[in-house]
Amino acid sequence: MFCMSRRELALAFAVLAMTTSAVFAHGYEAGSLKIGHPWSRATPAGARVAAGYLTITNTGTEPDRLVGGSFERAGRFEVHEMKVTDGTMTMRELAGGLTIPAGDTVTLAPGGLHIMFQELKNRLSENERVKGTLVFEKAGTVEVEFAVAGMGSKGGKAAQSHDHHHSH
Ligand SMILES: [Cu+2]
Repeated sequence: MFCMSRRELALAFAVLAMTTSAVFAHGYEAGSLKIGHPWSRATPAGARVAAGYLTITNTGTEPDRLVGGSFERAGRFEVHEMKVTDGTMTMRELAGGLTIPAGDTVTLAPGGLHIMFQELKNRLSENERVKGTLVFEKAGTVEVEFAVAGMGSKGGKAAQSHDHHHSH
């Protein structure tokens, strides 16, 4: 009897954990684009920049392009890529936007492609949600919310699960 109830308790916790992560992962759809879990990281006081991460899946038959966007708490929104130049990791703006090929998923994640929120107005705190938009050449403007994770977060379970689509 005692063993049973402990097992039931464990099951209840497992269900609770799954429910929690399902709430944590959020997504949006616009035309043939699926936008997975936009997130950012808490910033230290005085920080002037923050980064945004998400996945974009194109289920359509034509490529689309992320050409811009906005972030309620920042003056500017830029799409950046990371490049190794002379052994040093640098980042630069993708001037022509970010192409989302038909039938593919593009992952913006720490250490790679990311959105740069420039001219941050005030610090981002863990667990808040910040409104923003993503502007695509074909799908148009999509309103999203960026979930703010803890400082140093690599994206948690929700973001990591998307990486499986993208191991090429
Ligand atoms: Cu950057």
